[in-house]
Amino acid sequence: MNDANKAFSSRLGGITGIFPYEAEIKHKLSDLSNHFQDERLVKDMLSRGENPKIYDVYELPQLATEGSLNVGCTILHSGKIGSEYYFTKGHFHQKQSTSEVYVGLEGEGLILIQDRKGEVACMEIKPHIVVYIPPNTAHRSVNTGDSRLVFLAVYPSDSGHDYESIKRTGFAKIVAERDGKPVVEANPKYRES
Ligand code: PAN
Ligand code: ZN
Repeated sequence: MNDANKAFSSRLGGITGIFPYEAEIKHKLSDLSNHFQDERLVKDMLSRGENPKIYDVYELPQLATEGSLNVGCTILHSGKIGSEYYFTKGHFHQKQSTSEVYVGLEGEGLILIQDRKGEVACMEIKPHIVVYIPPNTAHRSVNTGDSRLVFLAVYPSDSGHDYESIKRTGFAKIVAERDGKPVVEANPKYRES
């Protein structure tokens, strides 16, 4: 495999979105069980043995040291839990000064970017779009299309991921299908911090 101390390149595209890659992290519904609005539906699905794949992340080799960069490709599958589109867990970076860039490769979706006061910016992710995620914001991607959403993420290797802070409050917005279209709505379960 490639060594992050040496130059290398990977090819975009294909099933894994990027190849070769170093690590693969898979997320099924059971990994996101308290994140969707309809917790009862999630419970019922899981008890019936329905545990769909929600997203996979393929990472390039990384050094985890200050000054280096991590590159990851996320494949967010298409689907809904009730009326809510599949999404990533979402996180702040542990190192609050770190920002990130997403590059859309396939499909169509939205990214929710929420600051510490609960203000949410929402923008499209799709091919030919680069999204800048500023420091100290939580970010979650949502697949609003009927095919997979694929995007590349580039961020400082020492960012770290803080999933707990945003899990405590939830995102202030949700993305649900209404009359066949994605709509960004206030999250009735949002808890201000
Ligand atoms: C991305 C995300 C990836 C999966 O690489 O980690 O899309 O989302 P969660 O980490 O919220 O499960 C990124 O933002 N890295 O910092
Ligand atoms: Zn991030």
